[in-house]
Amino acid sequence: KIFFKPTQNTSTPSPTKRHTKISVIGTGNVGMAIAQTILTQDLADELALVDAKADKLRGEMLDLQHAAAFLPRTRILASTDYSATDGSDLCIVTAGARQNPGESRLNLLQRNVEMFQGIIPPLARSSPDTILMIVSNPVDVLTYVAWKLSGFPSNRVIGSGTNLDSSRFRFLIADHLDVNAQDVQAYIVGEHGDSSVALWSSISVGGVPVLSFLEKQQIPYEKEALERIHKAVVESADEVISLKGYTSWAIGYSAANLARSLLRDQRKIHPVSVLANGFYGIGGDVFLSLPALLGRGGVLGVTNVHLTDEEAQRLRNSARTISEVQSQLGL
Ligand code: 6V0
Repeated sequence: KIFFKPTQNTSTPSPTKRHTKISVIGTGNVGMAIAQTILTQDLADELALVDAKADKLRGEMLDLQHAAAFLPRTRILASTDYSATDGSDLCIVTAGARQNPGESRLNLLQRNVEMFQGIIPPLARSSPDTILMIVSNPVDVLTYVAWKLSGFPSNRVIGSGTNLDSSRFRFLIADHLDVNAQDVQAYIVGEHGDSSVALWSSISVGGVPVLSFLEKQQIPYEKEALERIHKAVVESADEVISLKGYTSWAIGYSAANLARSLLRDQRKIHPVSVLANGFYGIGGDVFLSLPALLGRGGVLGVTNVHLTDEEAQRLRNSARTISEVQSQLGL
């Protein structure tokens, strides 16, 4: 016997906490960064990993399982078969061809659409009530593809979108002003990529709206510095890829941050890719990032943030570009 019998009857009360299961599809650099952040942040009771490469998948599963003594308790399983994902609360899809240095995200599309035809339908069958989070690029179009292939209501399909771009933006503004990035509120919306839109009028630091503050103090508006920061955000993925071959840690934290807001019903606002039809004059079934209220039901709402005419126009241009690409997919 391993345990001595308790002296009193200590029957275990039924657990009050809900069992939470997250599945990660694609165990490359991005999928594994997400998986390990989910484990260290204690976001799931069960974590299922799926990949097409059986050996690599088993190796990754064992490597994570061997860290059990240092982590909150989570059951980790892995399979090339989607039945491993049965009953997931959240499925995060990162499977995809990797973006090559300098390659536009849209170029990746055709390869990834075919891959999604083999991934999304079995995933949706295994977990009909799950929330789907798409990370694979080009993320906005693939979120639309996943929505179509799953048949899920749009509130349960999101793309990680510009949650990551906004974090890069907040870091660079914080660095410029020498403050903590968590005290900087700033959004990048629209396409995750070249046509993303920085909402300058929404930037605030510790509750101070930065642009109107500068104007009131008659401090010259640092338009050039701000434009440089947005350009750096747009170029940052390519820079990291050209230096280390891929991006992983920031997207790992970004996706885990979204997982927490969704599964713990945090009702936090994140810029993520959502069905944008009808917002800001956008027509058609297009997914792009808008500040969205996230909770256990998925997307609970989209904030009616003030956009300047120029910002709204750029957003509609982004939507039109994505829509044109989608129309060639025949879905
Ligand atoms: P990677 O390291 O090549 O991993 C991709 C994984 O997908 C590999 O392990 C493959 O075996 C697996 N895979 C391929 N086909 C299938 C399939 N049919 N079923 C299951 N698994 C499959 O790439 P990496 O992890 O670096 O990137 C993955 C995707 O994330 C790419 O599309 C990136 O462009 C995208 N990113 C998206 C970001 C975002 O902010 N949305 C950020 C970074 C990367």
